[in-house]
Amino acid sequence: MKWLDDIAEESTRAVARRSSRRSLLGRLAATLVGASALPLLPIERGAAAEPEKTDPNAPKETGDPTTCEYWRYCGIDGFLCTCCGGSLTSCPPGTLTAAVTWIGTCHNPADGKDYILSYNDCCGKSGCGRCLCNRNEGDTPLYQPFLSNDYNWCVGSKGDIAYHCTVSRVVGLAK
Ligand code: ABN
Repeated sequence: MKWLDDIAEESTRAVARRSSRRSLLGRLAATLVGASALPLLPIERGAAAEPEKTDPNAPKETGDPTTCEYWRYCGIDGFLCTCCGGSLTSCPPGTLTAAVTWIGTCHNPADGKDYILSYNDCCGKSGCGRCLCNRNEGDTPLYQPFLSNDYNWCVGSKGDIAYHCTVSRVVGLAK
């Protein structure tokens, strides 16, 4: 195996002759920083905090978001996070938003338009137990899991998969 050692030694020396230690360290550091940032980009978009707060096109709304009759909940099956220390769009402290969500379409009586809603489960604590809401518009049986809301979407998330409550985020207008 001496020939392998010779090849490795010669190529290492060739690299050393062509580059200074400082530039090599600089490139190594840039590669490490880049590699650690890349996997964060496309993953867990469901966990983005309060995406609607800064949206100038957020819909006008009326009603009480702590009651099951609120317009956004037409397709929900779960505990309302508005009764559990969270809000319409953000999970309660100590819980994480599931990366996988269930999507529904609800009619907003305040502006007469239909919107696409994302129902994100909040995970990491046991069931909240308050404001159970089970309206199920557009729900399908469990054997079609991606169209069923009767499913713990926390199973697709990292960490503790315990289901706590569900938030209802407007994704956009339904055309
Ligand atoms: N998606 C809400 C939910 C969680 C656990 C069990 C049923 C439904």
